[in-house]
Amino acid sequence: MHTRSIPVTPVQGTRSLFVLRALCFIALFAVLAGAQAVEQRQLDQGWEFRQISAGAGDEDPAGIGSAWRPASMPGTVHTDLLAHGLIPDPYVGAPEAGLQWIGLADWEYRTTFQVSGRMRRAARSELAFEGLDTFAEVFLNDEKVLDANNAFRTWRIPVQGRLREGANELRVVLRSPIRRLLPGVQAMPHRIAGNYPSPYGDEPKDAMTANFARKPGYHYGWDWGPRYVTAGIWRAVRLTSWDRARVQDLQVRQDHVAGDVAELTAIPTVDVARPGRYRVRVWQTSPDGRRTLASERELELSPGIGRVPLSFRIRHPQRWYPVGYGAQPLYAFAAELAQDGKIIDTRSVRTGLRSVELRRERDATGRSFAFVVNGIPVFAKGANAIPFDMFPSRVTPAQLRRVLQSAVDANMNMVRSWGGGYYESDAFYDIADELGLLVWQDFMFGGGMQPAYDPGFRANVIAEAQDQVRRLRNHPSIVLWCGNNEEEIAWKYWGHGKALKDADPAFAARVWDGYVQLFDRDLRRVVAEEAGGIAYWPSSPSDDMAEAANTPASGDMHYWEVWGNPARPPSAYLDVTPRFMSEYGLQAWPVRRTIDRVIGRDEQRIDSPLVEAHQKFLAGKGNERLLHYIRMEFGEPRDFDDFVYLSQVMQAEGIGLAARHHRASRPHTMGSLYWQLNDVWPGASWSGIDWFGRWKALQFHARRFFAPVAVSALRKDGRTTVSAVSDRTVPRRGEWRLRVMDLRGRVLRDERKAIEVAPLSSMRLAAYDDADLLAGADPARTVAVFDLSVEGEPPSRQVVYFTEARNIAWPASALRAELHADRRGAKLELTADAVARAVWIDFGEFDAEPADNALTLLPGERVALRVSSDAAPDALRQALRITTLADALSEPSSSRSTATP
Ligand code: BMA
Repeated sequence: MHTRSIPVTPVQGTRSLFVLRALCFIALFAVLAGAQAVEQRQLDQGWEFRQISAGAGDEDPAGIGSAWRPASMPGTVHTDLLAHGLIPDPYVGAPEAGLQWIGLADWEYRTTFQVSGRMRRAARSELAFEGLDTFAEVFLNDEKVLDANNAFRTWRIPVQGRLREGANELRVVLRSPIRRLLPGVQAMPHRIAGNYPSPYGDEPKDAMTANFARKPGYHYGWDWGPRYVTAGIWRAVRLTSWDRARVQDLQVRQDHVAGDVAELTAIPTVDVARPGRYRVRVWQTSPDGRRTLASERELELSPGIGRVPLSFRIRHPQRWYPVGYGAQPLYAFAAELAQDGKIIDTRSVRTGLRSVELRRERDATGRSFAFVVNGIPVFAKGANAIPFDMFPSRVTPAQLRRVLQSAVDANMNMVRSWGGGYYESDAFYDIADELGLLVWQDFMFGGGMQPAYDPGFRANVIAEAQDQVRRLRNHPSIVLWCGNNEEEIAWKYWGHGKALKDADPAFAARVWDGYVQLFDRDLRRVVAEEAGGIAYWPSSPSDDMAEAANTPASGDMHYWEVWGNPARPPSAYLDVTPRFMSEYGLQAWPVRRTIDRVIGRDEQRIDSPLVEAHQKFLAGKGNERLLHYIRMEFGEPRDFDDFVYLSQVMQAEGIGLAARHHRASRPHTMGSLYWQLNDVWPGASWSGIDWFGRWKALQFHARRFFAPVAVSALRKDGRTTVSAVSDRTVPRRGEWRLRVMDLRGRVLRDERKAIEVAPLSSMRLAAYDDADLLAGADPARTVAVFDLSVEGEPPSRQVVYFTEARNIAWPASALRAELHADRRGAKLELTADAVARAVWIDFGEFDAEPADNALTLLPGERVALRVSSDAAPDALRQALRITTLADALSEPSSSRSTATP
């Protein structure tokens, strides 16, 4: 047997297996004559589940016993219990307290699968679990083959020699993560910071276990979602067998990408069972479908796992751009492994070719923070994405696409995939690649502190990071890997660090050293080694481990003095000019139709227990904060409907103010990601899109304030500063216009100026004092309107008010609505005879989407909006309800405007 081998680059952590495996394989070599290609099977059929220990005191609160029942795969305990009608819908009403026993119980899943003689005899067989949540013991034919402790790792188990021809049984025992970790946490003389304590008694408030588990943090409850400490086999299970070698992974590293050439290295990771001479080919399929051989290599491979780099070039590559800057052409690359002229395995990936840099230049104020893609500094516009459901296995690609498409439709170009959830599915990043949506990717650390002083914990995280970076590194959409969410500022400024230093300085030093080791060294190294040149950032917000974090001078910022304590007014957003604002937010309730699905109409009061159950901020009391903001600008809402409507107006206008300020502050500021894009369930939150995918007013406003070319008119302390902002890469000619008018449309001032809007810039156009704009007019009856019309762009407008909405003398009956049927469906025409602010169009129970919503119309203006719906125009006309700010702020509980047929 010829064993001289060309060394391949070993994959970290796998070299030690080489020798052992080599010995096994030599023994098996005799049976390998006639070896076949790689065989792979999904083990997603025939699964059953049962409870194997009830909760505290071994009671069985749901009376479900320990019978086996069919389970879905992948899945979670909660969704399986729900499918059998054993628990109520965890989203409807307030069942949360009664469902906490699930997180204290142990669960078992099993299935049987058939194995052919050929598979049983294969030199190598691997059982792979892509997601085990979390403390799992895996048994194959009653033999324990794995003890897992990390929901984010891919667990690969060699099972050759353990399979039987015919039926095999796979069993997975899932231990309660709370029970597993609680004794250790309780034994600690001093605790480290967690996140949200359980209000339900399933875990002591002073001994939170979540940060000790490598499990989605939000399962333990967050300020926008319930507490459901679930368990399950939440991603695919696969059995793979091979006799010679297989391609386990394929990285396409982009060493240099420019307009004239892309220099790439395809790096297949091969898992070799039988040493020998192999041919590795890399095929390239260009975006127009042409398939060519990019590179090939013949080499001796020895048993074990290693990498085979193959470099090649593409002349004049079709480059991938973020949405708004160009197209998203995608190349496919396939690594093919052949021996003796026969193909034995192939692995394909898809990627887009682009250069990406996190630019950090020193300047007079500090250091910049800007993403530069294909040489273009991109102002990042977008929001923070949280998990799309409490139970990730039931999130569909359609659900992801709907929300990510909504992000792009609202002119966003970036989402931050936040660290308290889980690394999103492949579908999420595939969609982002297709849409040109950049992704800021956090590692899964959502807040507080974790036992990074424990080398075992760190090793577990390093393995997780390697798995996830390897899985995701071919996605052109991912432009940053970030260590964690808010852990550095929590330690430095929120008292966690100080309290621990006071209580136990030696332990505090260990905790911080562990933090530095994990986030400044370990994860940075994994990203440097594995992510193909993508930047690493240790925490959001941070200044890359500089002494001061969360400053406007350098690094990224989270700004929560608006909404959070001390609950400053939204105008305070104008006082902070960051380099990159990665979080800021205001809450709102979703539309009534969404609320109706989970809270009965008779329970819909601001302070009802069911409403509070769906308001997680301040443990249910968050509506007080919402009222604080609503009262500040709009006064007291008359009823729940008004409360919901006003919450959305407040949120949309407040976030719009901040976003326009950030954009106007370019190039000092180069990003604005508000908190938050989407929802985990139907409830009150900072999102612009609710759990059903429905848009709040914010999302419609985002489409306007994030438009590629937009006007920004920011009024503060009686002075309005006007800018034109542009994300276009070429200058654009246009005109801007200022009008001052009364609420009925009498024009007091009207000026126009031609401009050329410079590319990739913010241009200061003018600044006015109130006295100048009003010229003696009544601030309660006057508005200033700033319009920007630029060739090839939708018009951009901002209306400036001179006093709080509650003090404005709103004229009644400002709006007429007509709904017409035509061949394409329904068209809604709105005509205003006075300023109609914050017009909200609603079709009650019907799925009907107007082309725009949350609009402000000027006197005499008429807009026509297409309404997409399957419902008949007559039914839509009946259901149509339109609210304006004047309706909601009029004294008596008003009759709202309705459509005239
Ligand atoms: C931010 C986030 C989340 C939280 C949000 C709203 O700081 O990182 O932890 O949900 O605030 O409070």
